[in-house]
Amino acid sequence: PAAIRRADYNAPSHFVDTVDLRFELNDDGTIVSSRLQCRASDGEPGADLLLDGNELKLLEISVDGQPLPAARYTVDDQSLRIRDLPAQFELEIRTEIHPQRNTALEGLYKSGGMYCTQCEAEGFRRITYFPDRPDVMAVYTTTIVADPNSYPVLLSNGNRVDAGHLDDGRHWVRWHDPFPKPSYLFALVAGDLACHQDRFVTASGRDVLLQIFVEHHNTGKTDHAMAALKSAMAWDERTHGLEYDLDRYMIVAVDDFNMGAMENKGLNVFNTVCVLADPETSTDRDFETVEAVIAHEYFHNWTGNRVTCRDWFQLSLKEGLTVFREHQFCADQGSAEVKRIGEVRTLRAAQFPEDAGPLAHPVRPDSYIDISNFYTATVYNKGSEVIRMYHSLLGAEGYYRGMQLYFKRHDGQAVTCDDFLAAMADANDRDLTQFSRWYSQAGTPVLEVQDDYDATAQRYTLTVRQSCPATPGQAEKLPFHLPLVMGLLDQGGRSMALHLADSAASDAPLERLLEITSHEQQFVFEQVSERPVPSLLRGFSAPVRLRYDYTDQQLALLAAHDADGFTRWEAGQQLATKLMLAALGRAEPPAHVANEHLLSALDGVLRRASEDPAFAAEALTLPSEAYIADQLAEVDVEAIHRVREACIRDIIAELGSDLETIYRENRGTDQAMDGASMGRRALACTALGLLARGDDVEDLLRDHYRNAANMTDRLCALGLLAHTDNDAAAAALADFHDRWRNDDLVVNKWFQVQAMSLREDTPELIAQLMEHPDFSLTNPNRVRSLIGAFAQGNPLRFHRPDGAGYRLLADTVLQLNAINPQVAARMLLPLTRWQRQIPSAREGMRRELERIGNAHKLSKDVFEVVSKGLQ
Ligand code: B3K
Ligand code: ZN
Repeated sequence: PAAIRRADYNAPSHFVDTVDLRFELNDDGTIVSSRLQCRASDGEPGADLLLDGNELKLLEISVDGQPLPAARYTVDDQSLRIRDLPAQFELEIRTEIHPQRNTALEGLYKSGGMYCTQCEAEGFRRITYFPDRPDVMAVYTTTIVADPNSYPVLLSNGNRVDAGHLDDGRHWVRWHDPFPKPSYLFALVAGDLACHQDRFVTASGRDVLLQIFVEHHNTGKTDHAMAALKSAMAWDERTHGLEYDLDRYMIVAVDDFNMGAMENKGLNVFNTVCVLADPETSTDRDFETVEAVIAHEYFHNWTGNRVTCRDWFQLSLKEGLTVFREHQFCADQGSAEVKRIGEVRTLRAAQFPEDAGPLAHPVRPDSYIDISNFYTATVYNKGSEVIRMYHSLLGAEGYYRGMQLYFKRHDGQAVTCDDFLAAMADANDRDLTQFSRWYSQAGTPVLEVQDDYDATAQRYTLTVRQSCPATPGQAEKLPFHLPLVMGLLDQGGRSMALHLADSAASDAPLERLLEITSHEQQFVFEQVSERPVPSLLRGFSAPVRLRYDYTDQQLALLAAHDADGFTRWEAGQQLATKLMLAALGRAEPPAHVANEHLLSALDGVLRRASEDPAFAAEALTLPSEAYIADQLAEVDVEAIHRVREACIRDIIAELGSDLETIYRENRGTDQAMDGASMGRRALACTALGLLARGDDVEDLLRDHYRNAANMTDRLCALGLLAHTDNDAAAAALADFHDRWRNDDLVVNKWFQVQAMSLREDTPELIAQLMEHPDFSLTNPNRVRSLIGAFAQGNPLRFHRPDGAGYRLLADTVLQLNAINPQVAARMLLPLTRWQRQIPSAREGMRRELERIGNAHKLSKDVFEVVSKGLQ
């Protein structure tokens, strides 16, 4: 398969003004009739029209009411080309499709008993022949015909305009969406669904009907999603002045879905994981996910739908921006500091390794083989960090001025990342040319900071150097423009006034934003009365790796006293990382990893825990094995695991009884879902997680499992028990499955805890679980729970030295390749990260990648990942 290049973009040859669709949903095949009003974009007759089409059977085609002679068109398995067309014409096409055979879950497919669609990015071409590209925007009218008993609810985008019954007993409903949209935002749902209904009145008085549709057995689990939707709507009005624009907003929950959710205009389709929630069966984390994803999809109505992407290289235009809006919203719902810590954890766990691996790509990629492979942490999460940097560099007001100009200029258009940057620059009269490198250069920049204190002159100088490692296709990088937010602490941990040389004497804030633009820059601070401790990259103000040679004491001081919560957390993490890396560097496995500085920092966290339990939980969590691995030139997962466990044992030895106290004080037995209760649960579970690495903890874990009154506590205990091969673990796993065997989302958790088990025989257990009657390769949530959790979340056992983990993954990917290429390609990613593993692991991983690469009939998706992964 050939790569598609951003540089080859061509404007469409034709526009489609309106699309009239009619779906006849039958169990033995669906007939799709479409009528398109088309016009040549240059106004001239004669240009060929190229329509995309995939797995379609063409039944009829006519132009301006006349059947089209075979000589005027050509069909192959990807497209339909029509010749000798007038400047303006009506095109009618009838196709047959088979949703019940569609396991790729793109286009129209069946999930459980219902029909649903997923068209982003290129799914609409599996429904009918169409110029399936986001810069072709049309007004859609959709009629759905189906059996009223099996499919009483028939939905599409926009407003419901008509309905009726046919003589043969079938019923139909017609929908009209007045907003021109690209085909990727089209949606259709048909099924027997329960509806949770509510209303929202917008600031300008539009009365909006809100509906969440679920299968009947899921009723009662949508209150949280509905509340989240209403807060998101109110938040977008309050902060951005953006209102909803249709009379209804519908959400449908489906079991089989490749991603989290989809922002189709007026009709979001959601993975059940991202919409259903109740305390009995969902963890606190699940509640947060639902709130975040509901908000994210809602925010797309403006950032994505009203203003959309010109082409798929611009994906971050809508995704990075919408993730940032989602993050702003979530920060406003609870503790902004704790939310920021979570964002940075995700960025480091998912995006930094991507940027350092063979699939590294810029936020705006230059080429792809399959666009589905580019819904990545780089496009989403690094993309969001890029938007966050505009916000920091321009200030909140400047950022909102830019957003306003962006909507004013581009509402109703399909545009580019450059257009967004231009709106930000023009609204603030700023030159952001250098900032645009964040879109074009891949790789995680490194900031090396050195300092010098001149006691006589009371002058403190920071030298900041930036560099960026080479990535595939990009050997040399130019310097980035980035905000470095910083402060200085005196030896007592107090913030010092920052008299930047050359700035006015009265201008001495406690925090500054330094604009970094060159390879090397110096910042001189005057009137510095003692050697300060620099507090750098507060709030994680740029997505970079920061290097400053902190002493343990300095990190402990920052952890205890910095004015910025993120930096307090980060200092503790860096201290622990530093000690673990030092231990890894020693020839002999060290008896102790933690030292008095780390232990006293953690002791401080425990003593202040009641002030902010959620923060304390974050501060007590050691950097993950994956994060440690990401700091190393050569990764030995077993050594990393040993060192991290040793560090935890040191912590238990010194602080064990305090951890027990914290655990007992914060452990709850209720289902309260307020922020304070969730924070205490997080703290209790984190303390339990540490204690569980010690000896004689079986009773403690068993009791926690038994007394659990909510899924957070229950799952925490189950996960910890499942690391051991004993009766207590087996009993808890059996009990858990018994209780919730009928709840798919809980059964996913049951698979997941076993996939994450530290038991040495986990690869064999997973192979057995794949034979379990509840397991299925056609349901992406199941695959992610078992295979994804194992390969991405259990480095110790995935990299078992005999290569069993790699073989298991490769076997599964080969099976999935024929079932669901998108999911197959995603599952495969951990195998492409072989470059920095120890040689034996490297060989095992490459061998499995090659085995996949040599298989017949590889999908485009898997082919792209394998071939890049082997380079
Ligand atoms: N825009 C969708 C992603 C769909 C991806 C399909 N391969 C979800 C989101 O980001 O909101
Ligand atoms: Zn999105």
